[in-house]
Amino acid sequence: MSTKDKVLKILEENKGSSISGEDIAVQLNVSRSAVWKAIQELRKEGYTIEALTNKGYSLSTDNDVISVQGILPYINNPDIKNRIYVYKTIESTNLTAKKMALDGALPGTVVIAEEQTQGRGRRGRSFFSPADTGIYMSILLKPNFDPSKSVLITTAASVAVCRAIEAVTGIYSQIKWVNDIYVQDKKVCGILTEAVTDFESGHIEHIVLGIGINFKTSSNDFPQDIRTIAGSIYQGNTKGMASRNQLIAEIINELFVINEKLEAREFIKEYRSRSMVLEKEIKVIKGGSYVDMNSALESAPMAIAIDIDEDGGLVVQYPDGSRETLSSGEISIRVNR
Ligand code: BT5
Repeated sequence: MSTKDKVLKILEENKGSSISGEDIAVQLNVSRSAVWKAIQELRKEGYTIEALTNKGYSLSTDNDVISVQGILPYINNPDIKNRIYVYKTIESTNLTAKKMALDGALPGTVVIAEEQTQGRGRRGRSFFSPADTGIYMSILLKPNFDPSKSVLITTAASVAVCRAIEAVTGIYSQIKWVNDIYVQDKKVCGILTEAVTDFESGHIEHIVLGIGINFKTSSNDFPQDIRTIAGSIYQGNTKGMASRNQLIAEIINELFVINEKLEAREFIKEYRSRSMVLEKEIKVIKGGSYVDMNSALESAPMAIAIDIDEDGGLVVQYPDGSRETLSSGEISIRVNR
């Protein structure tokens, strides 16, 4: 770890209070000027660090730069403490996590970025991932369950993210089957689960769970084509805001708890209660590779969403009374309002 990273770690541990340059220098066994230099570098990276006469340095509590040192104090599971990687700008955290998996990265590895240049959604769609206002993270998981039930992991992750948002910000969120999280009727998070398969055996070696969250993006900052659907947790109102580091850590904590008991499916109950489609009239758009959403919607059959089964499948009933259980990857749905 560089001196700069070590200084940041100490500042994060003392966030909101002061620590003298001398104390930091003694703890790290470096000179005071080395500490001063590290502070200058951190300020250049966007950290607000106050220097108070006779008190020392203090990292402001409203600081919101994503860093490993900022995440670690909130992480419960010590095993993954040295498996967290933070990048400023990358193409896609899912892509990087997949590459790391192929290079031997361990389950529990987490890749996070402040910005993605090619954030990915499902079926070739893109996920808008601007700098500094969102969270883009991917977690490598060991597929210790029947791969045909892989939708379960997306379902479980949705519940984990909702719990984390509520624990850290106090804001209630809902789930639109299967992978979208909404706050006040706006999509604030999308989840993309991908498998890394061994080419020869066809065996699923890793699951890459990608989570994209609009944290404090202002509505005007979304591109025109998604402005009516996209929103953010804080909607640009940053007063009294929790930090992104806290939310990232809580998502990791919740995920590992839920993943341990995935097969017990205890989270399905909460998934149902947070569902924004149950008992609603929906349009079932099969295939998902439509060119024109409006014409796809016109020809799509109507149905009532009546349940979410134990495997995360959506049970729908058509007007003629027939029922079908839909699994993810097959359809897109539109809630009729
Ligand atoms: C998703 O796909 O919503 C899954 C998004 C997963 C993103 C994460 S970020 C970390 C990791 N690395 C990646 O490269 N990806 C994952 P889907 O259900 O297909 O929704 C995509 C659609 O949502 C787009 O076609 C837009 O209509 C809309 N959309 C795009 N960007 C959005 C945003 N930032 N917020 C809300 N909606 C968005």
